[in-house]
Amino acid sequence: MELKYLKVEMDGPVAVVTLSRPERRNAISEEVAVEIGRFFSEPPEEAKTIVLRGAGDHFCAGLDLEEHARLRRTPAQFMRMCQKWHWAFDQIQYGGTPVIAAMQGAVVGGGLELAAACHSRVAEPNTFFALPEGQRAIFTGGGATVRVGRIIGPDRMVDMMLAARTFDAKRGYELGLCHEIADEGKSFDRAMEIAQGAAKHAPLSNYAIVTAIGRINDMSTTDGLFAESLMAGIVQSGPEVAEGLDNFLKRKAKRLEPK
Ligand code: 1HE
Repeated sequence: MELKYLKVEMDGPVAVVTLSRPERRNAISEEVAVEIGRFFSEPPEEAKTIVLRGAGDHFCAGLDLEEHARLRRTPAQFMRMCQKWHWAFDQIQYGGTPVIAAMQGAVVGGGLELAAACHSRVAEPNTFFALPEGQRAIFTGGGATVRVGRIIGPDRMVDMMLAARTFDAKRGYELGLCHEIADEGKSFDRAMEIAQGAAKHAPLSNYAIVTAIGRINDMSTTDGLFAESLMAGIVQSGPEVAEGLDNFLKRKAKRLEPK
């Protein structure tokens, strides 16, 4: 696959994907959004998990404001553009392969929408989160109302945007915008550790974890419980199940401990 803005390298079973537009702070133009969607809809077959990071000092500065100002998009054009972002970020969230975000610096606007589509998010002490759309006279269009609203709650998202709040890494952690804060400069190493660990899971378990939980939470309780039982039935028919259970029963697997 020919890629202009994403650099992809394999490290064992992990595909390392670097959003590489540091001179624009990894801002997302229409081409970038489409490239993200194309890549995540067909990741390399050998990739069991994926780490997504941004080149340079920032994860992602969101919508390419220079392109947006230049194109003077009509309402219909902007709506279509937002739908491309929705499609692209859906490929991340529901593509079936776990995606771990390694974040430093700005995770703002569309950058936060991108991060929110990832399944596990590692920050650094210098990471910050914001939705500055109101300050730019626009509105979120890359899925924040759905994904960020679910993570921090719609009420807090409204306040975050109205009060133009910028959350530091610690506050972001408390709110669930990141799941862990690694040491300075170490978010990538930690994301790789998580990705290497998750790559050892049975592929069908990972598929269920990343595709079923989000969807089931869109369902009614009755439908959700039914869908969960179906998914559980399918996953436990996978070839790795006997081995996974045996490893535990024969004490070959590590016991769980808090970390
Ligand atoms: C950009 C962008 C961008 C930087 N589009 N070019 N997003 C924002 O409102 C965030 C806007 N950006 C910033 O607040 C800052 O750039 C950062 C905090 C991310 C980084 O600061 P810094 O000091 O490291 O960099 P800089 O000097 O501000 O920017 C370096 C260059 O990147 C500069 O270009 P240059 O030609 O002057 O070198 C910037 O113009 C360029 N740059 N951010 C285009 N976003 C589907 S709807 C989603 C809606 C949104 O995402 S709204 C939020 C938009």
